[in-house]
Amino acid sequence: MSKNATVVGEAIPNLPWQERAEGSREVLWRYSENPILGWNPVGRAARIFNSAAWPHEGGFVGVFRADHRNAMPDLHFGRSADGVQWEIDAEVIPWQNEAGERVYNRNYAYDPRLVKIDETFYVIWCDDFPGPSIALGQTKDFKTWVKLERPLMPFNRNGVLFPRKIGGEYLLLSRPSDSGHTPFGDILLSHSRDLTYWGKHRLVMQRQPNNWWESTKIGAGPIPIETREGWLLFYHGVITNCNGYVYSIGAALLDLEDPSKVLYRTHDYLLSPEMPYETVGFVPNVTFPCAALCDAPTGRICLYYGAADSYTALAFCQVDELLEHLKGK
Ligand code: BMA
Repeated sequence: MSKNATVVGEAIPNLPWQERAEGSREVLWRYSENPILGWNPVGRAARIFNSAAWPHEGGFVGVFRADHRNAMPDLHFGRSADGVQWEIDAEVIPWQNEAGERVYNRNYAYDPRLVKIDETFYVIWCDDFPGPSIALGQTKDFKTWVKLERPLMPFNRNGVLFPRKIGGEYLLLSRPSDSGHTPFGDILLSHSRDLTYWGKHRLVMQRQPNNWWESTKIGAGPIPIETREGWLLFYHGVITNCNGYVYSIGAALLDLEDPSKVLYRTHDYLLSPEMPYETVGFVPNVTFPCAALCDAPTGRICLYYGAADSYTALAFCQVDELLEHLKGK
């Protein structure tokens, strides 16, 4: 019998973790050794951020957004024994199409999410269709990477798959956008029986004009975590101030059977740019979550987030505490 019965998922005994610092009142607290990835980490990569991780064979695998030294982003694969120290391939992920031919991302690929559904790993990211749109690919062995049909029409960003089918259907969150730095955006949900044809589009969550940290746009972050009370979704919220956009992190709980229903969402952000690695960088004042891993027996959550479009950082929380916080208790 596990100590914590809230999360439906596997044990990740070596999940990165650090207790909340004494005196801190944060529900989501930063890793004291942040950032875990800094400038010029490998090959042509100038900055690695907004990246995704998943547990695999006692360690971790990751798909990383690397902005190269020409400022164009692409995806790299990496492995880690402890989820903190990463060995990242210097070469980009070599996608092929379903006929086995090598294909290339047109121009750019960024903000990947990574999820294992049944025995297959799926990567979902943003690439150029033309214009930002959601791309989907799969791999079973991290050697053969197959790009699948594109789920949705452009322009769209922040594609996030649920980690299992619900009612026999795959579920995908997305954030319809424009082709630029989109000054609007809400989170939508789409359904598919085969990962090719998507429909039954539903509105899930909207930006909040009167809650300024999330008043310009919001977007789904990591793959949702299944709890007995609902799907726990971290998301980013954006305010526009005199100097531009500021990206903060919030969370919501979505209905288990129908995740287009929001049960609770944070009123105040959980984390917002404060630290030097969040407020100073290629794009100052960005905290952008792309992965959240949970050790089910303890309810410990490790959040991977991009900081200032320059660094990869970690933050931690405890699932029961976060659910209580969401409920306003
Ligand atoms: C968004 C995305 C993110 C990025 C953010 C801030 O539109 O491109 O990858 O972190 O802008 O630059």
